Amino acid sequence: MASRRAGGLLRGVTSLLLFSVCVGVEFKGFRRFHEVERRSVLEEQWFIQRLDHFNGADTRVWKQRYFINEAFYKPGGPVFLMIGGEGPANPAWMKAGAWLTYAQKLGALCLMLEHRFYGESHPTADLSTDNLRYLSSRQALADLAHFRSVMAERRGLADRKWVAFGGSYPGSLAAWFRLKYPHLVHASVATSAPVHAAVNFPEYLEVVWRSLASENSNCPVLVKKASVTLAERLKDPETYDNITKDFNLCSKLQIQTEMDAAYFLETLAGNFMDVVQYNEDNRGFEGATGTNITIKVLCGVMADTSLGDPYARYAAVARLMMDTFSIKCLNASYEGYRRDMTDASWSGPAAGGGRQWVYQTCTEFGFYQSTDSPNQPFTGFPLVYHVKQCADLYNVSAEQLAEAVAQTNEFYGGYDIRSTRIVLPNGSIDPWHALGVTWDISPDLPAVFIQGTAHCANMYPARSEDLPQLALARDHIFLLLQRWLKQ
Ligand SMILES: *[C@@H]1O[C@H](CO)[C@@H](O)[C@H](O)[C@H]1NC(C)=O
Ligand SMILES: *[C@@H]1O[C@H](CO)[C@@H](O)[C@H](O)[C@H]1NC(C)=O
Ligand SMILES: *[C@@H]1O[C@H](CO)[C@@H](O)[C@H](O)[C@H]1NC(C)=O
Ligand SMILES: *[C@@H]1O[C@H](CO)[C@@H](O)[C@H](O)[C@H]1NC(C)=O
Ligand SMILES: CC(=O)N[C@H]1CO[C@H](CO)[C@@H](O)[C@@H]1O
Repeated sequence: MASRRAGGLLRGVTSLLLFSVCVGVEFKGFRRFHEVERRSVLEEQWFIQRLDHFNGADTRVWKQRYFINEAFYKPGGPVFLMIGGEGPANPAWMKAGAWLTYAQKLGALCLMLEHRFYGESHPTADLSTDNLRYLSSRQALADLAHFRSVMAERRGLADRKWVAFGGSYPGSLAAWFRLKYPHLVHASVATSAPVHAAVNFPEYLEVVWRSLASENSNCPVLVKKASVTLAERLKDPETYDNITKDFNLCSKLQIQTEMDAAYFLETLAGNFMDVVQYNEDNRGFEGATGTNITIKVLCGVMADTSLGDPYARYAAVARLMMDTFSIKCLNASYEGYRRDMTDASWSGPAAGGGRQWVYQTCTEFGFYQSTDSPNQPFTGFPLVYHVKQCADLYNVSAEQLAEAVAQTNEFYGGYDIRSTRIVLPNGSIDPWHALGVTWDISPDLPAVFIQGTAHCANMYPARSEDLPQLALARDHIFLLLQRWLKQ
């Protein structure tokens, strides 16, 4: 349920969002392939919400989308609230997922609230930078609080125990909802939650190295060789015709600025980042495609000497990803990306979540997956490249960004959450675990660290080939919920 940034080729437009919408239609690349899933599943409903929760004089309102599933509810049972994230809320989650298994066993009423500014929940007429000021985790938590209070009142659920669920960014929201509104939420399951904000997040790619190495220790070494070769070639315009062909670019490669080179290198690295982040997650039910492209598959291509040198194999990976996701050609221009990302229309190319999520990174979280560590498999997209985008896209300076990220940790506590009844599951393969809580803070704030699984793995429906430790983790979370609901 989290959206990585929009990754690699798939990201196309969103070169930055490293999240994963675990509960949304993931918006890597803003592929719109699975939109079909959207409407049919369960009827969408609308909730009147205030635009600005922090200004009593501002009475403007808008309509927020939500979903409800009462099939499992037994009078007296708890209420489960799935928190939407940085992409459209996907109603597939109202029909499947570990939380519904828990709901069935515990007789819970299930609700899912879409996050403001994503999907169909449009608080403002467009996505202008001026309007995006109403997009923040604090406003989103206040939306949740108001939704929770009104629904409890309307449906006679005020004395029921409410439990919040979320994965990735919404995982952090689930933890923070319990932290900031303890009178409204009894417990939270905060999966793959990066609770600590950081401008620079070089650890992400360090985990990518280790995750690739867990398949084959030579795999990240070959990836590094390839990306270094490519970065070298970008310095020589004579090579551009070949690169254009090798990576199937939509138009001839042009590198005029450092940003152009960084954007291109990051886009290609994104192929690996996306695959690692979601490796073998059971995401098919969400409408996700290409789930058979795994770390094993990519490392297999990187090891295939019949394809040529590591550079040629890296290009083969890029073409495999494009074939898999039916992308005709790759747009490699930073200027094109900047143009798409500054389109403020709700029908614009980045309105699926890219423009909004990158705004949140520039004004709250950072999370920039830079190549600043030596122990990672890529090269060429350092922190300055990410930070410059905040200025280019939203007129947010490096100083403003640093200040905003510090404020986020000041407000929520970062790793040092002080609360109770929050369980924090993470997967060892998932690069996001580096900003999450992977050790028990207290008996009431337990971590569940799952060896060998990726982003949000425990939220997806169980299947027979799941690792035994993943099945155990789901059971462990259930036992915690059972215990906490008696408290
Ligand atoms: C382009 O590729 C061809 C063969 O694939 C090679 O012979 C040639 O030297 C390359 N050109 C440059 C400038 O690297
Ligand atoms: C993945 O699945 C698709 C469709 O089922 C298939 O065409 C493709 O060959 C598979 N790719 C790999 C690498 O297994
Ligand atoms: C590439 O960019 C052009 C112009 O911005 C756009 O029309 C086209 O759809 C893009 N192609 C892909 C495959 O993203
Ligand atoms: C960018 O921000 C600065 C101050 O932070 C402001 O003075 C300037 O007018 C802004 N520029 C635009 C184009 O909004
Ligand atoms: C690597 C790591 O942080 N492991 C910890 C994860 O959380 C469990 C508790 O669920 C601890 O026992 C591990 O030490």
